Amino acid sequence: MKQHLPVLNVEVPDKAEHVASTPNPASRELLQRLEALGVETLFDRFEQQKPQCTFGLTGRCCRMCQWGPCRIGPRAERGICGKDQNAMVIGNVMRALVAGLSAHGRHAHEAMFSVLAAADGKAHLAIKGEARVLELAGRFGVPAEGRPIADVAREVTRILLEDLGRLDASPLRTLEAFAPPERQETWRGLGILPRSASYEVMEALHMTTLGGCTDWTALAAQELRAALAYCYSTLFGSSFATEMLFGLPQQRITTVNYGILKADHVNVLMHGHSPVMVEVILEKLRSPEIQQLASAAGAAGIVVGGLCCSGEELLARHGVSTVTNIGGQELVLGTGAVDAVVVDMQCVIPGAKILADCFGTQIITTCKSNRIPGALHVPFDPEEPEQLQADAERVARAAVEAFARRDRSKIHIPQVTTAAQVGWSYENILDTLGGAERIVELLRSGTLKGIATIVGCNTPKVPYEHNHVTLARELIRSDVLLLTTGCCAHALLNDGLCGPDAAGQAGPGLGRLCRQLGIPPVLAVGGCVDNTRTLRLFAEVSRAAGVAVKDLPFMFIGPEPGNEKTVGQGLTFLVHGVSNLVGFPGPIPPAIPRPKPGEPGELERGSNDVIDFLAGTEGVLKLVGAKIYTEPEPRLGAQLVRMHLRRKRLALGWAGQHSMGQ
Ligand code: NFS
Repeated sequence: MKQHLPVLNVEVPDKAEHVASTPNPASRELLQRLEALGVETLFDRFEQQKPQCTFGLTGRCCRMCQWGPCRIGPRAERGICGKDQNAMVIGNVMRALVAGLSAHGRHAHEAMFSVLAAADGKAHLAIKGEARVLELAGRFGVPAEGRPIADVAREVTRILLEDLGRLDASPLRTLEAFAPPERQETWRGLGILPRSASYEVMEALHMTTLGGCTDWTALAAQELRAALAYCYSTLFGSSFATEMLFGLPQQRITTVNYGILKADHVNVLMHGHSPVMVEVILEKLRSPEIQQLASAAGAAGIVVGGLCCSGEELLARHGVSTVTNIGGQELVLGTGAVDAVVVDMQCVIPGAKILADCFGTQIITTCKSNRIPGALHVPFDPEEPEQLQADAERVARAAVEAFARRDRSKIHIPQVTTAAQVGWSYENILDTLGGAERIVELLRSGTLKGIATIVGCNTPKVPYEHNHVTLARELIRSDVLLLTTGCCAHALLNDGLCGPDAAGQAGPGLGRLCRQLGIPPVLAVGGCVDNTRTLRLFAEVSRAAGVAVKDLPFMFIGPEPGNEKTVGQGLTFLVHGVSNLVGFPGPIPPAIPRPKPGEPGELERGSNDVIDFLAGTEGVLKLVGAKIYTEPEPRLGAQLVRMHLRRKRLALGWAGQHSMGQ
């Protein structure tokens, strides 16, 4: 059943619309196959949850104490404690933000302690990213000359760890080292410089507990402060620690999509976010012993495929084929071809285990925080890493052994594969494009109308992957260079937009540039924490242009927002002055006019302070130079992006005679 939500001015799709509109024929084939088999997925469970509660959808339901739940609406203007709508709505959004911050924070913690383990010579982990270690040493003022790289890496990582957990008022060092000076001044003026990731989570929860802060403007300030901690501790920290450990991505061509699975091979999927144990398992799966084990079991070889951000980490550094995202994780199990899924942390939905049980797939959990009943649990702890090599081998063996055991009668692999050009780091994007000055020139001349980051999750509230792909196709046609990560990247990779032949789909300026340089119009820059790469690119282009980030034709696009982690992604770019386009309304009462109760024909403004703050002209736009646009229809969304970029170009005098392609 489609659900019309007048309160949000949207309609959410039913399953038939998901099937009809999803751009990947492989996903459609599997949705239909699972339906025929009577196997439920998230798209069926979404139907069972309808109609969804409009109080929750608009953020007007408070569950922060046990007096509630309280709802704000026509019957009550305040919760039982007296909390008003503004405090409730912003408090809910902030709690989602800090939950996402905590998820990336745990990811960062694991990556950082893994660098320390490597520096201490433990578990045969090596420090392969010397260049990143030295860059960080330079930025932090850590002496490096003549010292062993392990010592420098240890000292740098200790600073990243302090940023994750500092409790006193000293500055967040990564922010000081990497944020544009103009931004640091702005944030200092607003009083939103953070201490550390952990402190800002504590403060956010403290402020929103029963009888805490009820001044919504103070909560809004804490939200921006927490977004800065999210950015400069958990995102930068995870991405940098991983690069120190495993090195930078290298460009290469590979193949992605569901068709990479092979019926006569052992098929192993890597799913989650933290790449440390995953990298070691990959080594084991490629070792002669495990390959031998696979052939002894009757397999023609081993296929490794990637899901979600762990998949994208392996794609970026090793060219390992990716298959799908959070929304497709059940579908890929429905191929009946997957022998094992190795999962670490986050975005592994419980439905995956249900599907795994239907098709006899072995799930192996490797994060000590996350257990799944019935799964094989082989946890990795970077603070006690001695067993890492043996455990990784155990996982690889278990995956191969699953092949021999499995019922292979239900195998159905959609024969869809897509070429992808991958392995984009901050450094090689800059080099390939000819440096920051050259990028400024491309923007100024109108060859590129803008640069946007298009990222984030899936949500059943918009047709699966339709918004990602439609927005991306529209924008490259208008000469907007795109960088992508996360679940969006999977959709765009599978659609071929990150492939070597995608230049033909781009507009005249971007298309010509892509052909000249041999690059696709959409660059897949890694997992969600690697949005740091895009942010660094924006900052570097801003430096070269001598123009603040907030005044440049940049945009953040989250077409299918789903996870709590995505709130911080948008706000990260927002605080830097990059406006957001969001593809489904957040849990905030929208600013749409509505009939006045008891006065037919009259409209009331239907607005509230929080939406005015985020999306109006007086709030964040004045404070940080950016705002949030919301539009669920992707073609209209693309128009909003074009309009926004054009305004920036006009203000800079860069609009010239070039008009935006439609
Ligand atoms: Ni990002 Fe990666 Fe996907 Fe969303 Fe989840 S996988 S960290 S949170 S759902 S993009």
